[in-house]
Amino acid sequence: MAMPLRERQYYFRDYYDQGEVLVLEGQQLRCRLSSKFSMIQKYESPLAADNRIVMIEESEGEEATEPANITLELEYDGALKPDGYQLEISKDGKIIIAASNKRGLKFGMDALTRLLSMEDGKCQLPVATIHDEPSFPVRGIIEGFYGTPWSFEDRMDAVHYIADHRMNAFMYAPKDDAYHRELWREPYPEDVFARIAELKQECDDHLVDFYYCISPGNDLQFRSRTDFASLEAKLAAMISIGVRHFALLMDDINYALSGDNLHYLERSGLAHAYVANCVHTYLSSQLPGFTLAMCPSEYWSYWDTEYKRDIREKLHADIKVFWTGSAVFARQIGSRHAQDNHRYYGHELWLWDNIPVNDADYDRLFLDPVRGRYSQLGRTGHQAVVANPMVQWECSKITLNTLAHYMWNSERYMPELSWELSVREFAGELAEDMMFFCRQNLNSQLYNGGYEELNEALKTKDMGRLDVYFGRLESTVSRLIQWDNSKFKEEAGPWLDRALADVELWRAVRRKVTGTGSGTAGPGSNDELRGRAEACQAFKVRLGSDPAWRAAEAWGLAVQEEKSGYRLTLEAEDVT
Ligand code: LOG
Repeated sequence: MAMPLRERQYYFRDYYDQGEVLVLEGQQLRCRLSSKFSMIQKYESPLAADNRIVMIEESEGEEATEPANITLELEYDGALKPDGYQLEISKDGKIIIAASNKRGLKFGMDALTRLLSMEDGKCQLPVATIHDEPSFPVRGIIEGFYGTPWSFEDRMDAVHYIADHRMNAFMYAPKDDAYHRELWREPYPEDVFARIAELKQECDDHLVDFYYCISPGNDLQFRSRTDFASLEAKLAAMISIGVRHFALLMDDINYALSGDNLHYLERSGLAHAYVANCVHTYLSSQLPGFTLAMCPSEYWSYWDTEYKRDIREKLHADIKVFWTGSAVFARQIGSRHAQDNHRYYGHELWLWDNIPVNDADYDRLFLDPVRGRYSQLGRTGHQAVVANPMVQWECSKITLNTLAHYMWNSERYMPELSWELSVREFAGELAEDMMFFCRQNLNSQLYNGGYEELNEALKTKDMGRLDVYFGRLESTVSRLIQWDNSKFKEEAGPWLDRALADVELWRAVRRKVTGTGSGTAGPGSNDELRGRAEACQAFKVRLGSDPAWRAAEAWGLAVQEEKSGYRLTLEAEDVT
């Protein structure tokens, strides 16, 4: 199906067409390629990943088995921002993609793929001009959460996902990779290192920048030459496989200096600037071009501090500084906090956005869009936005897609619309079910609205509406369980099963309050209710909307004891 006009206008920064359509014979876009982009490189894979588009080199000309049905010209345009592109599809059957780097060409090609549709065995393209460029030069994912790190398969998929969603950076920083943090001095075991090398290669093949991040802050001895040698050896190994982008992470460590560190460097801000500068000097001695970012220990506050001043004054000007916004989980990152902190840190800021990470809420899935980020963050010294996702990679895609929209065009970002598009891309025909499920799993760090229909029904103790709600939950989840995305089912399985347990608990609550059973045995009994409640409690996970327990609470059958724990109050009732 052709991409609807409304989506084209949202997805591309500037999109112009007059409603005309170019119709081409054949089921493929067969492009007669002419590249003026570079004298040495022709258009290469993976740039044409879609098999509906084929390239016919100029030399093959008309002798090719099937002739070309369109001309595709690639051009270099230095006025375009890195990763930006200009795409022109003209009436006379010519397409021009201009960009200032290879990634821009790729994104231009991806745009063409999105616009291409098939009708009656013919290719259709809108006659259109697109001018598209990103709000932030660096856009991506930082695997920076606590808990089981992603598998290498997940990471490979993440690299493809990044490339397909106009992002460009994968940052390797799993807190529980011992060699990244606890054992930072140790080299990687050979087999793990080989996988990292493969991952880096995959990044190269998909035009994604691979960042290696290291966290030596817990026990680094700042005066120790051996410690610096270990750190350099670790970086050297990465350099040997072509890594050029690095980050030094000093988050979540005990950063008060003691012993010799204190004697040597006096304050932790000075110490962290010192080690980052040493790394910068080392990288300069090894590489003609590289990127270095650092995450300070004070990465989330919105006020100025002595520590920030030391970073501001002593950190090498080229080093980028991460922060997470005005809180670890920032509900809002507004212009004021953004501007202030750009001043306080005095360096280019990189937003480490703790969305949709769930390492502080292991029992929850977060499936809603990013909200509350300043639309012009790029104008306040922010050059990067990277998202820290959930332990569950596949499930993270829903929020990440919305973040990718924000990263590309923060000025136009609309959370609800992005959410809708993201869910549709993720679940296809099951989009409606998936959206309902997502709405039960909102990010409690960002948003407490809950599910409105449920809230209303609970407030008015409306059994009919609750029946409808739980009926929908049951049928939705049953369909999602049948879905052939096995990765989603593996990750979200506990939450899907938990939803069914919630439905059963609701039914027990309902039978109890309508008195369709009595005594201690059989339907409607206290035993039934206890059984269903225990079944829910046996799960380590829960839906954010917590529907069944809240229903039990509404009828006085349960009380909430803590954030996620409810207890039945049957004993008291039995007595009366
Ligand atoms: C950690 C991060 C963790 C996140 C959410 C940063 C810079 N560091 O409070 O690894 O995933 O919170 O729990 C963090 O955010 N610190």
